[in-house]
Amino acid sequence: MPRLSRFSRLASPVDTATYGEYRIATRADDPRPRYRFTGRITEESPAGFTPRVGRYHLYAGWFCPWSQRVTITRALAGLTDVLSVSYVDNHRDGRGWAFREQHGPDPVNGFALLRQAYEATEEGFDGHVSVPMLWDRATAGVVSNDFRTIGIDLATAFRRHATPIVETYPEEYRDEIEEYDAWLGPAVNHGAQAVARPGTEGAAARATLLDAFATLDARLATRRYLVGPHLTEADIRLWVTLVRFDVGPNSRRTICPGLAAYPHLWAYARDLYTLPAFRRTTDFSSFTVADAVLPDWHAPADRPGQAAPAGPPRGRDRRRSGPASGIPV
Ligand SMILES: N[C@@H](CCC(=O)N[C@@H](CS)C(=O)NCC(=O)O)C(=O)O
Repeated sequence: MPRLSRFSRLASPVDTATYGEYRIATRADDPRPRYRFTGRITEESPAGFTPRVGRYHLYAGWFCPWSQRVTITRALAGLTDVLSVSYVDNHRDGRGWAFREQHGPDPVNGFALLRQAYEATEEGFDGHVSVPMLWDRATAGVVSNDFRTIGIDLATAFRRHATPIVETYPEEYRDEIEEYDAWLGPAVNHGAQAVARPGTEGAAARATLLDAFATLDARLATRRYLVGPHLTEADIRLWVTLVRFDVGPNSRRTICPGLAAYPHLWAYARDLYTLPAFRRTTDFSSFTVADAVLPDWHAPADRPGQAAPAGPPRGRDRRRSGPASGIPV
């Protein structure tokens, strides 16, 4: 078991010789969710997790697509002053994610290891030490490390405290967003990683992934966003995988010649990258493998429905006053 010091501010360097590789023991007879903390933030929360300014903190990782979904949503939901965020180090050993010089100490608890936050919530914690993780200052414990629902709660629960720049989980499109997720989750978000598996499993994942890219490319030829007329959670979930694809899983172009082989999909990805919520939450250095060639994310996108860049957004609810086209979100 790693040695933990309650008063450490920063962890010692990654040391797999001493601590081994990060692993968690999964037990077939353990009925609990794999990502065990599944608290939801709502006004009616039975656990008392009500939406309040300054109450919660997001532990995230720059490298992590699941974290970036949440940091993008935080920006689009207008929550940058409502919910604080900090970033674990990009590398880990058997102790799990940790706080080191590059991204600074844990500003909430002063823990050196993220594991300490989990252990403070559940004695003897032996589950995933994962990001994203939402922490509650009021109860001094983890609310959720369920990447599926943290973003949804940020997008929907804080209306009394912040005005969303774009409503990313609108009621009328929720079913469609989740239908997309049921397809894109395995085919693209997990598929981009599964391609590296040996044998027929990897080959099948590759075929499914490229098929999904082709389907998306055709869909995005005539529409700016995946679902409905505005940017939604469906776009966020897809984009975090796209931005990592050509510099991570496909850095040697072993899966396909690059996203540019799907011109509409690639233009769509660049279009989203023009938005500050996407650009400012992206740190290419945290997920780009050595020797990868960075595609030109700044090439103009020229998308259907894209207006010339407008001035700063005006009015409280821009969805009511028209589409989000050209609005710097
Ligand atoms: N991989 C999870 C989503 C969350 C996740 O994997 N986060 C990573 C960082 S990108 C992590 O912290 N992994 C540690 C762990 O899951 O134990 C899933 O797809 O079910």
